[in-house]
Amino acid sequence: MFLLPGLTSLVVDYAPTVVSWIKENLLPQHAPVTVAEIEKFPRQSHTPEGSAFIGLTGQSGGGKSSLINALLGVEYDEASDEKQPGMAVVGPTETTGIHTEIDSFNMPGAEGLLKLMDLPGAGTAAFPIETYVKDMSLRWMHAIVIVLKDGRPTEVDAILAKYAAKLGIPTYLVANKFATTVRTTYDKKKGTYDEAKVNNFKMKVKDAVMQFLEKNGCTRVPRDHVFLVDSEDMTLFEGPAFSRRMLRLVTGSKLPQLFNE
Ligand SMILES: Nc1nc2c(ncn2[C@@H]2O[C@H](COP(=O)(O)OP(=O)(O)OP(=O)(O)O)[C@@H](O)[C@H]2O)c(=O)[nH]1
Ligand SMILES: [Mg+2]
Repeated sequence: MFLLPGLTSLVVDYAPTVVSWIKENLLPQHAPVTVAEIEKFPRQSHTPEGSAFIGLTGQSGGGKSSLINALLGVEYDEASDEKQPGMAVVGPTETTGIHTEIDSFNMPGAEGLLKLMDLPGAGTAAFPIETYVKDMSLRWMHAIVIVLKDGRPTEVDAILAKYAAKLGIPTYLVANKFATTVRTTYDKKKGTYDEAKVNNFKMKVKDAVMQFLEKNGCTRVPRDHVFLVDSEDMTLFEGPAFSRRMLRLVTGSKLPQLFNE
């Protein structure tokens, strides 16, 4: 029987459900099948067999690497030039893929099974949008998360969403840096945000994201795939819901013990 490294305990605890689930789901349903398709979209070395990948993508500087560190529960020291193993490198200029290799990190709660892929920003001179889907191996990932800088979708984000819809890749959108968006609702004396005003901002940003997607023909991305988070504090806004959703992407409802609803 084929077992993945690190999955032994899951299999022992939950077999045979887990074993059949792994067989059915580890190859993304939208992965290329025909020889011609595989030639057009080859499996790149950063998406090897044996793991499910969630690719964090979007424009450069949107906070993809920061969001990965937030999901891992680690804090990257941006001011330090030292290597910080086990963390996604964060920087004030275009960073991932320029100063670092494309890397992935174990999703807490699904170690050895689900990995968060720290992708370079799309549509830059170094990573043009025309070859991005192929070069980044997006068809070999279980899902992509388009990280919207300050909640404002760009043309590059729309192109990514359209590609994903056309190829059947499940897509999530995250408006990052939401604390900055709602900063005017923060009461310094009380140390809290005004909930009603924050909810109003949430509605506005989600409405705008949905309208933008619709305008660009991405009608298949549902509203509950849009999350508002701030990677500086994942306990705020929809940070906890987003973490749970990412975990459920591969565990589904079959392994409820792996996450707390
Ligand atoms: N205020 C605020 N700043 C953030 C947040 N997330 C990231 N940043 C800052 O945004 C800048 C870019 O963050 P990165 O995580 O490197 O962005 P990226 O999308 O990975 O960028 P590339 O790898 O260059 O494509 C850094 O200076 C971060 O400190 C956030 O939630 N709030
Ligand atoms: Mg990065």
